[in-house]
Amino acid sequence: MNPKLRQWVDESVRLTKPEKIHWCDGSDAEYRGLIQLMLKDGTLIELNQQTYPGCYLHRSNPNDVARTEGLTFICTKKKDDAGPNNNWMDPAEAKAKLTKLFDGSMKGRTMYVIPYLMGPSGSAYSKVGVELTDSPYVAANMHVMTRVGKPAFDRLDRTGEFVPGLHSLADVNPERRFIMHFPEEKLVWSIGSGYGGNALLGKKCFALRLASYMAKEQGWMAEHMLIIGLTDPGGRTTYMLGAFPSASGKTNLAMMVSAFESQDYKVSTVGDDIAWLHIDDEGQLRAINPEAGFFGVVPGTNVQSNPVAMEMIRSNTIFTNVAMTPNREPWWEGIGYDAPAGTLDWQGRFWNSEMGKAAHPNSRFTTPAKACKTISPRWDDPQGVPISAIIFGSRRSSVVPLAFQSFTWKNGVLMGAGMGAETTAAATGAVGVVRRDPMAMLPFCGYTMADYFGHWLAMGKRMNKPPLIFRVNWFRKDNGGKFLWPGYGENIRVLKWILERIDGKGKARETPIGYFPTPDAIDTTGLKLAAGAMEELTALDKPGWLKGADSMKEFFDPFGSRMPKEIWYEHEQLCKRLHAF
Ligand code: GTP
Ligand code: SPV
Ligand code: MN
Repeated sequence: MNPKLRQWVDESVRLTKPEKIHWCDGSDAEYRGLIQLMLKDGTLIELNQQTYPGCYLHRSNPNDVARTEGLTFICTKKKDDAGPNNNWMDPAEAKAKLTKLFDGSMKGRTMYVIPYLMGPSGSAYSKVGVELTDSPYVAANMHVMTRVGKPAFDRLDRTGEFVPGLHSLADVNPERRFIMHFPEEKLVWSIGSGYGGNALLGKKCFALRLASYMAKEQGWMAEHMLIIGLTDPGGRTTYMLGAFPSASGKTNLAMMVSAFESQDYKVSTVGDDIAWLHIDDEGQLRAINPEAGFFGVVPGTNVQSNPVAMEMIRSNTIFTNVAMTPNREPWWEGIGYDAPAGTLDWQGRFWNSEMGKAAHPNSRFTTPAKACKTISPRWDDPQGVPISAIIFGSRRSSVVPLAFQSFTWKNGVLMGAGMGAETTAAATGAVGVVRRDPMAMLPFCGYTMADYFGHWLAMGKRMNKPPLIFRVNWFRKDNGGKFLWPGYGENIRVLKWILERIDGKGKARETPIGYFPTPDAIDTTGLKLAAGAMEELTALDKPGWLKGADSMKEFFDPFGSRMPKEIWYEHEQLCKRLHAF
């Protein structure tokens, strides 16, 4: 037993005072035991085992249904190191505050000690975490989302290193809810929430917030990105990354089934949420998926939009906060059929349409990656996959065209850094408000974004041939509020254009903000688009981008002198080109 681990567990036990301690081994028997326990105490509800074998429903506390950005803190010694993009608290103050809350918080409960590996077994890029939690729901989800037990111990034995994360539900009260990160000592303390990114500490807390900090120190990157392979009709596979904010299309793009009937393009899934990126000896950027499962948005999933996910979540899936039909099947808005009479909403109440949504807009599925039909044969390749393109995307009902390409890596870094995005139900707070969400990392960057942008610029210089950078927007709307672009499987048409650009083909015209596809560059055969839709989707909205450039400046200004000069230079050039247009 690693002495540091033993000592930390002992300390945490003395503080939280659990009744029992359970060391997790990651076995199937252990998972089944957790499920049985939760069925007994009501934490889980059994769904119809004939039609949904191995599927269960969890209803979270109604006050605890999404990440809480306002209660998430980066606790560095110096406030400036956390930056204006983070809430900050002094580490000593944060520890004192939470020590009081953790004191006795596990009384009468079992503490699960969960050793887990983030990344493929045997990969030099993988890292160990250990989570202590009093939530069997968290323990079961960690089983699906990470590699629990032996793969973690094997690695721990070799390196002696792990990232500790202490988690307790305590009394699940937003007044006493805190997600605290101590990047300088690589530690997470999370209390008062059992939900997703707040509680599954391997995910956003370790694999993004702490990992982004470690990556900056060690010369790699931890990003909120999907990883896909795109195989062309000739059988050649090109790998791409996609950074989209929460609930903005990563899972859907990652397992998309091409809607191209005439052409044989195929997407394979390497990851749907997080990518760890390293530059290899040849100067090539490579990506691994640190996770082992998907914690995906349920609403909107149906046989048309995402047939792969539909099939995948038919078995061995934990649903959180969906509705349930009288036949004990899960139901959600956008499933493709009406809710039968007698359906219970996500809070277990008899539902009718006057009550609002039956499934919570941030209801989720937890399901193992290997159950995904489009999973890439290289999804757990220890070396990772070589990356040829990075795609930034977000929800923008106006201004941002369907797709365009940055001029250079540096110009692409500004494109990512200045990305505007409409907020979603994945975090508490208003939905549909445009904010700057650089690289889709605003809620997840564990240090000041001034340095983060600098790190992107520095990484680009170290690459032999940096990936091309693109921006996409599946969410443009017409004046009547209808989506201009059909999205989902039809997005393959845009990926095809991206592939053509990588190959030095692909029609484009130069604009002040980058290379836009000409209206005929994207293959629309067989699509029923509104008249003029393609022209609108590929037009430059000059006043909109001038306003966008102002919003970028407003976001960048508070970073002061720490902001890289190259970002300001790129911004200045952008403004000049726009004014001259
Ligand atoms: P996180 O797991 O929160 O990081 O989200 P994500 O980026 O993986 O988002 P996801 O793919 O789960 O999509 C979220 C929502 O966007 C779902 O309700 C989808 O139905 C919807 N969506 C995804 N792709 C498209 C698209 O191409 N067009 C439209 N209109 N909606 C989409
Ligand atoms: C997100 O919000 O970006 C998610 C879900 O992927 S959570 O794990 O809750 O962060
Ligand atoms: Mn996410």
